[in-house]
Amino acid sequence: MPSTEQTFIAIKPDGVQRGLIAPIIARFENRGFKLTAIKLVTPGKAHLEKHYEDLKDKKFFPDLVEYMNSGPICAMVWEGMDAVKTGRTILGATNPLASAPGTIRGDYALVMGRNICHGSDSVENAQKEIALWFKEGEVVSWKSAQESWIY
Ligand code: RTP
Repeated sequence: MPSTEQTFIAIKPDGVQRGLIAPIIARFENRGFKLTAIKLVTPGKAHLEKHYEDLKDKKFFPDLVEYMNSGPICAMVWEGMDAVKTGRTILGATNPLASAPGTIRGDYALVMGRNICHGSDSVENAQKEIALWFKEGEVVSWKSAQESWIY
């Protein structure tokens, strides 16, 4: 049985500028996930370089950091069963042209450099990313009244 997990989801600057915060939140809420942290941030280059440090040797790295640094980001933590893998399914493939309709990238994006939303790719990375983006106390533990109707 899949475990209850937390995942880090970030609506990138293009998603915020295009007014997609509410529709993206709705997809996670409607699926049954629980929001445990949310904030709008402009964390700066050094923070973004740390977030994507695994990609620092890629040719596209400077463009990626510039893109992520181009406006506010909506940083969130979502919790629920299999949240990391299912979060990635809700997002779609990295390349929006390869993303299925019904996914966020498949419905709202066309190119990799404007792909709307980030989601953690493993439980270990989710924990690292949550610790990087949120201070202690910013992630709230709460019981949703809906839970007994979801699980
Ligand atoms: P993300 O971390 O943003 O959720 O994306 P991902 O796991 O699906 O893909 P990843 O390989 O981690 O790439 C991070 C972000 O870099 C940009 N990218 N551009 N030009 C390119 O070839 C290229 N490849 C990746 C995308 O914005 C991607 O989401």
